[in-house]
Amino acid sequence: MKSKGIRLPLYVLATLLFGLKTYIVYRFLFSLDLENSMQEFILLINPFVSAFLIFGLSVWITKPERQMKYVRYMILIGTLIIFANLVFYRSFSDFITVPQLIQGGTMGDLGSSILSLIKMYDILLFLDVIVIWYLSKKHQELVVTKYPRSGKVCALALSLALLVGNFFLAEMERPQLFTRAFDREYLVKYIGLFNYHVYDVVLHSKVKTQHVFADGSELPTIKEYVDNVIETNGESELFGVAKDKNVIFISAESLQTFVINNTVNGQEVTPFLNRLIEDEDTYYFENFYHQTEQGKTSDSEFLTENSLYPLPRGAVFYTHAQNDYYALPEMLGNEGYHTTVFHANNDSFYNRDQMYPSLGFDHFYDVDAYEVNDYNSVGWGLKDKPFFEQSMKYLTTLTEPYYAKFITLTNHFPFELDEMDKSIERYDSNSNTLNNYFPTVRYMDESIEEFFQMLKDSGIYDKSIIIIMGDHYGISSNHNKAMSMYLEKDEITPYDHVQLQRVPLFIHIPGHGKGEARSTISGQIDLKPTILSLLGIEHKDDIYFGNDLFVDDRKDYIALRNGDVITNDYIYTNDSCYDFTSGEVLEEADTCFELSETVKKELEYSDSIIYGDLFRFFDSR
Ligand code: GP9
Ligand code: MN
Repeated sequence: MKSKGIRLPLYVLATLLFGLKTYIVYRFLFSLDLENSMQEFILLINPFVSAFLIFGLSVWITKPERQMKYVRYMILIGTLIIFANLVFYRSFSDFITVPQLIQGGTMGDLGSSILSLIKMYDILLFLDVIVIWYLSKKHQELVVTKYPRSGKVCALALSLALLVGNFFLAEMERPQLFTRAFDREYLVKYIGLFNYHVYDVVLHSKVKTQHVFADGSELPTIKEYVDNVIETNGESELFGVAKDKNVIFISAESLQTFVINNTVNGQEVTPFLNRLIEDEDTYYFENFYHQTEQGKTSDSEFLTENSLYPLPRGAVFYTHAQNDYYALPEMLGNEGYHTTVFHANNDSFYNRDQMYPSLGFDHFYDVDAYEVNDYNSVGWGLKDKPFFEQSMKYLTTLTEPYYAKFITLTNHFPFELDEMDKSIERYDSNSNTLNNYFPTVRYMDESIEEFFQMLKDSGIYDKSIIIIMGDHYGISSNHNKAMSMYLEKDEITPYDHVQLQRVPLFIHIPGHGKGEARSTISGQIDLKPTILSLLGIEHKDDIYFGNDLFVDDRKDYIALRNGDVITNDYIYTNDSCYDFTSGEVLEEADTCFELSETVKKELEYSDSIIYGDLFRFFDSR
């Protein structure tokens, strides 16, 4: 007998039910930050897009029983994946990654607490599974799909088109979402949990393959290169000057050198930092370059802690957090230092929750350590002034000596600031980004000044050295027109562009009295050897690509991550060589071109250490 009732293909029903459920989980059970209606929209469509792709494939299975089975098991597996992530999320505020699944690590930590992470109402997650199982078993005739070939192709084409549309919107809303690989929450928010897992598996397999095929045979060549080209002879006169002192490191968000000792609308942009340069306890480096790529802040951290280059694509914090490193925090830890990071953002951002332990940090005071509310936050979160203020209660209780890194946040693109926090007026040009940059830089300058005062008041100041470093550029080349107007230049040439990659570096040693401004060509790669030397720690058996800033026989060039090179005499960029001082193009520049080849090799050596996880074979320490 022919069955009566409405026929609804099982894959369509599964798509609707499963898509809706996934959306509800995203919206109400994970706390994903939604900043605008476009993000709301992407979050709404992506569960249905993924579900349609998964269940839509069932139309290619001709045998009814098998088709039903496919949908049944897919909805069950999909639900179990959501459920596992949900339980994991309740504990870690993060999504599961392949390394975690394989190594057990953090998953294992869940242990007995797993039961307390499961809620009664989680059972509702399986409602759609039950409906689908019931219909597919009892009313197969109502839900089975029999399409001609053209219908099947249509379903597939539609599902792929929707997926591409979803990715397109995601990339529009968050450029370089895939290549920068910076945050799992973003990926889940924009492309959904399932596509995130696929992405994570692909990324992981790529990393694993390179890992497996490396055998450490490249190490002697690299070590020889470091010994010949990088390593310096002898110690600097500042070796050990800060022995056993605390190191307070401030990573100043998006702070570029062009604002230092400069004005906007007749007002000083960074009055405190300008005075700090004049202070006899400060060494200031005016030709210090950031060397970051897509991983921005995290790349600058990577450079600072390892004296290795970050990767040309993606954030190494994300892609290679499981590697063996021999980073500054670990080395300082071996010398009895307590090492910690203060940063009011989610610990999963840039995968810091996994990378920091690999670098040897003891503790990370992330957003959960701070009281954040509407009043004390703007843009990316907690404002810098309350950030430093609230950090003091933790800092004052740390066991000394310590290495404490503070990462500021307010001076972050798009440079939002509440009126009440503005001490200087915006600039006036066609770029709102550049216009808004100055008041937020000033706010950060004031917050650092207040922090210095708090350090003095608490007695920490005299027992510490304080390093302040800009993490990377804040104003990209998209704003060149406005920038040329501000700098009173006709245009921003490739030479100017390189010079705009300078970020300030201050090394402040209370009581030292011999500080001065220096023009040494230097970069973030130099910090690890410099800090170790100031603290009087040797690291002969290390592989690194920077130098102590205070030794005379430093390698005399700095490489940017894109292969640009800077020396005292010239700048190599865009296949041309420019005079360092005048910015004129140099016609006769053999040494400049030769050096660019050396630099290519140096970057490749650093990359091969990371891709092959070569430090696991380097057992001399
Ligand atoms: C995020 C903060 C900013 O935690 O460090 O990162 P950025 O966008 O500057 O790389
Ligand atoms: Mn940054």
